[in-house]
Amino acid sequence: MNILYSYRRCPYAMRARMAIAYANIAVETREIALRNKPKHMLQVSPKGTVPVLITSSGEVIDESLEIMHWALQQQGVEGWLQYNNEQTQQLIAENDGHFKAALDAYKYYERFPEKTQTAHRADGEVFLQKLESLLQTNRYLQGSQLSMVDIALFPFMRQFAGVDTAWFEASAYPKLSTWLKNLVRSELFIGIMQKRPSYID
Ligand SMILES: N[C@@H](CCC(=O)N[C@@H](CS)C(=O)NCC(=O)O)C(=O)O
Repeated sequence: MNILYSYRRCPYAMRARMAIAYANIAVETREIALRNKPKHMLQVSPKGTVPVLITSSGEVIDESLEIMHWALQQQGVEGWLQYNNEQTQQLIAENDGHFKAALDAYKYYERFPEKTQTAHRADGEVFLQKLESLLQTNRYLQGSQLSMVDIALFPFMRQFAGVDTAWFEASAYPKLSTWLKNLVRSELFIGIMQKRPSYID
């Protein structure tokens, strides 16, 4: 059996769970507490981040993007990889780098007092503007079909929008807002957000 150590609200774990669910792969999902990580998880992946996948053949994959690729390739459901190109890599790198840093500073602004919360938000908005402009021409970020990049980015954008929903809805990102709503309401997302009891080893 494949085992996935996960944390429900972690955006990296969400993208991995979505790819696994989309590929219809059976996994035993083990919901962890970040403050009390299972020993077995730390044994196989000492860096201590989720998600961590241990495949039925014993391979350990402890990076969310690699888990996504593994899932898509396993089942030959490579539709999400149809636009896989340099732009995909750049968008994901910007998301996981600069945008994630701005998101954390905006969300937990008390811990980042070098700038105001609004200034932190403005740092993140550069990325919102970029995505809004990509969505002018297409329903999804890289074309008319949902793909890897949408799934990889959307849990982070959901968090950003959720810091101040009223501000986000009143801002100049109508396409992004529709894109986000469609994903949040999707069966795929609702399915992976089911609550499960914490795993204790
Ligand atoms: N590069 C990793 C990042 C994963 C990550 O940072 N996950 C966070 C939770 S969202 C975590 O496990 N942090 C460790 C901790 O809080 O102790 C990936 O893409 O899988």
